[in-house]
Amino acid sequence: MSDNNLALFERARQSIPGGVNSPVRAFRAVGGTPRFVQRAEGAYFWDANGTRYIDYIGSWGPMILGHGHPAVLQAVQKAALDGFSFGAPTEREIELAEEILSLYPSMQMLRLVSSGTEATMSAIRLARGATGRSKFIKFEGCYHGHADSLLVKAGSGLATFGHPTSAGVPPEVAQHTLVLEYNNLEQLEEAFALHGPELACVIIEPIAGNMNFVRASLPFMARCRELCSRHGALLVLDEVMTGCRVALGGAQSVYARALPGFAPDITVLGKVIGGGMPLAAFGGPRAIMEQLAPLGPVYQAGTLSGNPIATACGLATLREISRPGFFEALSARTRTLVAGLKSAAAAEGVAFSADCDGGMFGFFLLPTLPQNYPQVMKSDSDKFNKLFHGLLARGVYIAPALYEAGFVSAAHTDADIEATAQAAREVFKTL
Ligand code: KE4
Repeated sequence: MSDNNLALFERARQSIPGGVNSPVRAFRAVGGTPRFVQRAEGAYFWDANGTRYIDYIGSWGPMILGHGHPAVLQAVQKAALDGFSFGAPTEREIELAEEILSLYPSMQMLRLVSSGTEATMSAIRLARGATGRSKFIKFEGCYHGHADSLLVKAGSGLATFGHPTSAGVPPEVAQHTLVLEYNNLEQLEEAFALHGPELACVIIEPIAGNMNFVRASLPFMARCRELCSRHGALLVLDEVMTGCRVALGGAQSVYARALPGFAPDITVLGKVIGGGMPLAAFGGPRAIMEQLAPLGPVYQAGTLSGNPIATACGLATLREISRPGFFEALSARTRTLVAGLKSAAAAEGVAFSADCDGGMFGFFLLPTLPQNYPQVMKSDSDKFNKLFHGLLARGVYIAPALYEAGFVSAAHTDADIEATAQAAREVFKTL
């Protein structure tokens, strides 16, 4: 039988670099042919061969309700009839801003943009403008989008700032970024001791979904907060992935339960708040946010910012996930999935560890949960690739990279979860 995915991939590579519009989609980490999605519905998508998959990517987080939720579809269709884009303010941007602010008490104001990259890039510029400082800290293994200053790897030591991870990023830009090890308190203390007065911010994924699923320890997160406050740097939580995904109020609401009073200075959101349309946001206290144009000196803009169809999609999504019991049910289903994967691995003696919160999960072919990037990268990538393709062949679509997280939607049924565990049991036998 001809493989339509392969034919499309070969055709795509003639007109689009690598045949994809975002590198991770190309399956280069796992090998094989990317599945070209023809359509999606609920917890499933169908590829160009008409093969159905249980979808645990959900557009890398946004599709928390599943694909094609009726209320969201209706809101988008209605909005489309009223106009696609105006370049002028609309009431629905206010409604969405107010809805998000009601969920994130650390934010008094926010600005809507069109991607997570745009949101984190703008948050860094805002932190620099608000503090008058240029340097900032990020952590190895955290991904915050592809803005130049964020495509940086650690320098030779804490005394030296970063080096570009991508061609095209000038060293002069990378030199302002200090890259530390996630969850490394000693490095954090030393970096602030050396550079505290120069630091505009610390940006961190509170649960690092770009290392699959690694939590910032409570002492580490608390110390990030304390040191930022002490040195006049801003704490930026990148919740593009975790926001409205691990909990309605994001990871910061989880940390605030264990660390009373914990709050970031700037929060970055994306994915779920757009419901699958191009929409992201960054926000914080009024005093910081009013530094932004047109009020303040920090410039930031966007033709499609607050796009009327994207705001309709996001607002409808938020209203659905805000319903009583939504996250309790979603969290329970995710826990059932993780328990099923753990028991499948244990039954076959496969080294396996996993964690989850809300509708986000991660697992490692490691005996214990890693705490930082070097530990994550000790995973056996060959084994992971076999697991990935074994599941794919059984109609289960997980992330095509061992450092990516997984996502459960409200549309995933108990039968889907059981089918996934059964597929895992079969594949673990082959590892
Ligand atoms: P976008 O520019 O891709 O909308 O968002 C960038 C971003 C920022 N912050 C976090 C924590 C993120 O996870 C992301 C993007 N996530 C990746 C998945 N790991 C998107 C998938 C892709 O790059 O194609």
